[in-house]
Amino acid sequence: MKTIDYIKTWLEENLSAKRMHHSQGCADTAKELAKLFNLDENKAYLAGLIHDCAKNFDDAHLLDLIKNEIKEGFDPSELKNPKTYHAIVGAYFARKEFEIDDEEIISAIRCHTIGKTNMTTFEKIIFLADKIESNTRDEKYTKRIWKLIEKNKGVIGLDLALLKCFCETIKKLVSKRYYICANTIDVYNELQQNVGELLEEDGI
Ligand code: DGI
Ligand code: FE
Ligand code: FE
Repeated sequence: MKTIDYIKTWLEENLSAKRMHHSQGCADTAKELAKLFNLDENKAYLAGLIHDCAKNFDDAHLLDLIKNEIKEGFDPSELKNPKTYHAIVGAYFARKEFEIDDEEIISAIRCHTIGKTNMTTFEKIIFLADKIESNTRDEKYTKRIWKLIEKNKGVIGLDLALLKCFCETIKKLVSKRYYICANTIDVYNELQQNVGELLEEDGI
């Protein structure tokens, strides 16, 4: 793996200041969540730091890389909204640019935008850290999600937080009449079946 200094310099050169601030916030929150769930804090920090490494490349370039270099490991429905491209390319860059071979880090980056059914606890905390980091995300929203994690100890808290995030994202996508990829609906349904009733009882 490349050194953390190399990675930070690469990110500073390839991300906007705002995106860098978000990435730093995500790294810090991922570390905090990893501590709470007894997972590797350094690994979580690294995944959080690099999760959006492909975010500031233009859509045409990302699509070109996906179609001509990456070629596999995605569903065609995932390519219907350019906002999802950076997660596919981010996982690819993590391996290629940063020489990361930890599959859990790669897969957490890969699924940080649209999620995945059957996510590991590590993948869940990276997904959530991205949505609730305090540097750039809306405070009112992040507080509500944190509350779900803290009030419901263990994986149930994470699943409730994820369900809340998916509800919000889906609502936002529908309100803009955007396409929702099949995977996002599958993840929503999985969480709805697992903890849907609990979220309703919570009144949130
Ligand atoms: O990259 P970030 O802005 O930090 O966050 P992100 O990677 O979670 O989100 C990028 C955007 O992608 C977010 O506004 C929602 C949008 N998006 C587009 N299509 C889909 C989608 N999100 C999900 N979950 N599913 C989709 O099909
Ligand atoms: Fe992202
Ligand atoms: Fe992000």
